Amino acid sequence: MNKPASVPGQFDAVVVGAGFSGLYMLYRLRQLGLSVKVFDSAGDVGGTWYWNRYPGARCDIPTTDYAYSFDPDLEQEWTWSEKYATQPEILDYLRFVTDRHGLRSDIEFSTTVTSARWDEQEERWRITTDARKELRCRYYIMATGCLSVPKSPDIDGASRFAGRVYFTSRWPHEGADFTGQRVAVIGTGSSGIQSIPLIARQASQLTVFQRTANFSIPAHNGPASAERLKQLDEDREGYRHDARWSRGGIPLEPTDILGVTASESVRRERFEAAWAQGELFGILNVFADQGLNPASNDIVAEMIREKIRSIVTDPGAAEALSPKDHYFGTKRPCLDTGYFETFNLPHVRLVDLRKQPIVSVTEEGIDTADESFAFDALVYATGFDAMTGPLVAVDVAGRDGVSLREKWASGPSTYLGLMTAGFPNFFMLTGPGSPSVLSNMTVSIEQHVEWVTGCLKDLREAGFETIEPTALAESGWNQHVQDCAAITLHPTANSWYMGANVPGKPRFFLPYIGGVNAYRQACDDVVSQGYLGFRMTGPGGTRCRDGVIRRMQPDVAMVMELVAAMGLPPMDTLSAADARALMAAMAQTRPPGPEVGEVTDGVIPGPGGDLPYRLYRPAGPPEGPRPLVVYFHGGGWVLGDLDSDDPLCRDLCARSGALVVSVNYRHAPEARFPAAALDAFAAVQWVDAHAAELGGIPGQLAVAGWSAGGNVATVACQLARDAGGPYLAGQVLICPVVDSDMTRLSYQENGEGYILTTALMRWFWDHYADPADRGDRRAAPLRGNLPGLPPTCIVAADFDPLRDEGVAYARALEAAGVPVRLARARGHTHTSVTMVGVVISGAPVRAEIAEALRNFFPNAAPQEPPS
Ligand code: N01
Repeated sequence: MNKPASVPGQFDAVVVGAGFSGLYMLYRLRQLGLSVKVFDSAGDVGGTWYWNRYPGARCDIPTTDYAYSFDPDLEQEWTWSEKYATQPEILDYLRFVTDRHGLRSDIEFSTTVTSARWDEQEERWRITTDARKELRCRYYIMATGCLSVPKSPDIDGASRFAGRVYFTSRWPHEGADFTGQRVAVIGTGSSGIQSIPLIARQASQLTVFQRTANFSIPAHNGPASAERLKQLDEDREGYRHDARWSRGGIPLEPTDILGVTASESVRRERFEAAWAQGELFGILNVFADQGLNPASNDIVAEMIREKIRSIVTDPGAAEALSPKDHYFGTKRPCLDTGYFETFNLPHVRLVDLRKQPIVSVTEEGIDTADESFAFDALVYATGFDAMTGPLVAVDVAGRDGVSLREKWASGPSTYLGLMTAGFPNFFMLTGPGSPSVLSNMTVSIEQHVEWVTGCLKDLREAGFETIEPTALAESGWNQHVQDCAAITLHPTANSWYMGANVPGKPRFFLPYIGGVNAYRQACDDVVSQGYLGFRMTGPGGTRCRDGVIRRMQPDVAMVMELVAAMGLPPMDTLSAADARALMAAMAQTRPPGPEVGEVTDGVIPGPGGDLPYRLYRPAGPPEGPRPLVVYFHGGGWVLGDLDSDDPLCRDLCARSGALVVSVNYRHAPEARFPAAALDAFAAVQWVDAHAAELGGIPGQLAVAGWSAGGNVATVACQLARDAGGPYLAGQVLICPVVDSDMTRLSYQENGEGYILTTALMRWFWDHYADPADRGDRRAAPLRGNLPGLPPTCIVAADFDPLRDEGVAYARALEAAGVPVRLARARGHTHTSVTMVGVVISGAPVRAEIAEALRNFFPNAAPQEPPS
């Protein structure tokens, strides 16, 4: 039972919303012994399932998974009748849960919270409702759902229509009878796609107005999957545990099959299996790369389009119904029952608004550019102001009276999707920045509610009364949310995930796409690190451990995990020969890098013998000579060769439009300092002298290098300047070794655990140079004479032990009057920027490098960057 309010109108917590999340929140808050009041505008529990009563409304997550797991007895007592339950059945389920736990007594229905204002003095929220009721609470929790504020119809003349108007999101409780009527449905998202086949059964004429064709697969509804039921019966707790630690909130083994490399038969087999299964996460898991790689995505998309063409008999309609303007999965795909088949019925017509846009709604119906339509009823299935809409619908004002709407004017900002700075003790369930709509909502909701109650319990036990995120933690999380989205195809779509469906809404990827498991881990890590990024206050004082919970780029973190799982021996424990063999073996498994026009191998006469080189010529026009870049590979002067950096050289060549001459140099320990540096300088001299023969523009020459290659590249620059030539237009140094001092902060921070370790760096130095030589400017060019060096681009990666020496070199060059561009590889390691085709988040850094190279050669022809 709930604890009654000790002072009338004063509660420990106020919760807005009595759907899946609000009900469970109430249940847990009661368990903490708190007094709670829940408000909902609806007349009963159910949230989204209360409002969205349109014909055909069902869940699109199998009901075996779309249910609470916190109450094992409840799980035994409730049996779903179908694989995907109807809206009435889900509503019945929520009523059943409500009554089973006696939750109703604390919920005030048909009451809308209109404002919530933080009272600084009292450290309480003042809540006002549309019933003019005022109350106070310590904790204010919005369980308002992600898709609960309908988008208002942004169509001219919408109010003029004289017939009946329906919104799928506000369907009348008494239902709608379309028998014998001429009906229009506007919108072909999930709501339109679910309702259209059922409306078509009644209507005498149905016209569907489609702006964007949508991907949909058959739900194959029926009994719940026997396999899932068996798994649940055998080990319910294990099944739920796997769901909680899965990517989407349903136990599923992510595939590692890549669409781009799979054989035609494997592609077909995997797709047909997913199509036959009829599950969202199945069709999103045909290939591991379909959400990342356009080519892979197109394989799945085309197979779906093929299916549409095989179902819809009119080729024109089939074509119009085939989505082509967004990648599959970047707008929420739908599960349907007979959707495409409906367009074969003689009384159903599709109007493609791309060809025939709506001009206005009229008294009789709809006028498009070409036609006037008359209807008895209009159905708007036009969607929602998703995720942020429900939160800013209430006038929430935090510290200094700043409202949430003001704070989020250019996009939402949250920590973990749960809280936002400046709004103490204000929690959001499934807020922007949480996995929510990309996951099985019920699993995410349970995680949120349990995290919030755990937090309130911890606060109480530690004697704190308020909690609020710091600005640093919050901006770090926002960045992480956007970083996770940026490596996928999602930001390319005009989806509601991006806020693109609501005119004027800032374009911002709203949910967290890193996965339910990764999100749960981040939330747990925040707690285990003493509520990292939260400020807590109480009578005993303030506690704040400030910081950012996820700083590494998500794909870099994935690579690090994969490498760790391989259990490779540390390089610094191997002989040089074994380390080279290991590196060569690793190189076999990576993607080849982009296509270039031509690759030719040759040799350069060096001071200690021939130096092999590989020349990369960009594809396509213009014909004729190009600027030249002499590139030196990484590998600590010991490892690496022309093959090791081949994908990176291809990438540099394709992006910059320059000829890239990758030169091998003598390696240690066979040839120690200064052999590598002298070879590099000799190579630069030779390429300069042979520029025309190589297809280059004489006098348009730059150098580049990664790691130890950056070291020899910049030493070659210094030697060239001292020798009065060759003239170099610029240098690109990617995470270079420029000093032998290993005491900088970045060594302390990143010296272990990020592939290039302090131990490995020591191993490299030991192989390359005697301690007495390590201060020589040809080993430690930071200590050299810097004025007169060419314009420089230096890449410094956050998680690189060499980061700070790179930054120090940039500062020193600047101080010496050299134009410098310091490219910060945020969230990257020493190696990750160079992992072409593996670490997608490295691409913008390489684009910056290419831009720097192009700027060295202002007269060079512009180049189309590779996709
Ligand atoms: O809304 P939507 P929804 N003129 O935004 C079109 C969940 N859900 O209610 O794409 C003409 O997806 C709009 O066109 P466009 C699910 O997560 C789940 O259908 O913007 N057309 C689009 O076709 C889902 O994703 C289930 O070009 C206009 C449609 O209206 C989310 O809710 C069931 C227009 C809106 O589609 C939202 O789905 C239902 C205009 N002015 C919903 N404005 C389950 O299965 C908009 N449109 C559990």
